[in-house]
Amino acid sequence: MKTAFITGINGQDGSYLAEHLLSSNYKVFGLVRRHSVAENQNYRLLNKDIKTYYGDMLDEVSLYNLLEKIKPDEIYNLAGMSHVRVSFEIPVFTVKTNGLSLINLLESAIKVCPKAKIYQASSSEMFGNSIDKDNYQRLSTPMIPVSPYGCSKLLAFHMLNNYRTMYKKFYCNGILFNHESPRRGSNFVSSKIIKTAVEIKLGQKKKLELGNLDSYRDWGHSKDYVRAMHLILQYNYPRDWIVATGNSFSVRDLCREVFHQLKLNYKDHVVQNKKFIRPIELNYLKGDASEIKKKLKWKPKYTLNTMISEMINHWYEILQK
Ligand code: F7E
Repeated sequence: MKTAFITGINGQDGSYLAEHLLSSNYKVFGLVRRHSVAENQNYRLLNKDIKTYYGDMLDEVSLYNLLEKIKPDEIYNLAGMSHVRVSFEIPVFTVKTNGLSLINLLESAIKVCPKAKIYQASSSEMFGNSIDKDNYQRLSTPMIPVSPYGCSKLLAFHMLNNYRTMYKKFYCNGILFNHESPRRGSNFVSSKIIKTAVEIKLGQKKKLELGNLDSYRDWGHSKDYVRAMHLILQYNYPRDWIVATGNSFSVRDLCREVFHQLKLNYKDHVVQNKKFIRPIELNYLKGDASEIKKKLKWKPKYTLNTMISEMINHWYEILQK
């Protein structure tokens, strides 16, 4: 039985990954930060076999002690400050939490569980506005981030690669494009649009306030992407991978589809509010995931439309109550 340690286990990806690993016969342990509202601590962790411990990515003592106790075979580093717009307001915290803290994890892992494989949650935000001539981003596309969040992720990306080479370790970056689900926080655009559209349908709200409607994203489903994380650590050598759907839609397209599924017209309800516009925008994302599809036989099960329907049903259930 393999043992996995997941940082950020109570997030969207951490919770799905924990369930996926349990179903693959792993023992699953996770790191959670203390939350002042106890009910919010572990609300995404539905399976009782998941064992969590308090800790913090910035507290190297807590990381060291936990790794020494658990001695995991695989570590998935999913913890972090994941909101791009917020990162402009708290840049130092973002770089410390997403970037520097990885060094704490790597240093501890090398000392107390030197054989552990490590997966690092890298992000398409690292590309910034770089794009290849065929409109895709891939591993060879220059990484020139346009947000403190993107910079923090790029620091971690390079640190992990450095440690992989220096110490000859099985450490891998998964460069994941946007991925959503019913467990996505409602301050990210997919959940915000879907939750508010359902509120409008139920007569609970009239308007949906958004920022930039003309940026494009490659949106997949978190459940599909956590399967990719696991596969990445099972490959025959350590390397970095792109995980994406290869389709790109604008925020406006997303609004159109969500409101259409609810038999509404987004133009009657969506208004722009400057408050949600970022100081710099990443305009276009479309990932070339052909390698992971070919070499790891990874294939997404969801389409954008099936994901939207699932998220609509989720919010209906909650909001009708
Ligand atoms: O924004 C636009 C916004 O916050 C998507 C994170 O998981 O994916 C995510 O980062 C787009 C942007 O995701 C609103 O300007 C318009 O163009 O859902 P988002 P993100 O910034 O792409 C990457 C891969 C990560 O790694 C991140 O951790 O939607 N947008 N109006 C809005 N976005 C938000 N949040 N709220 C709005 O009202």
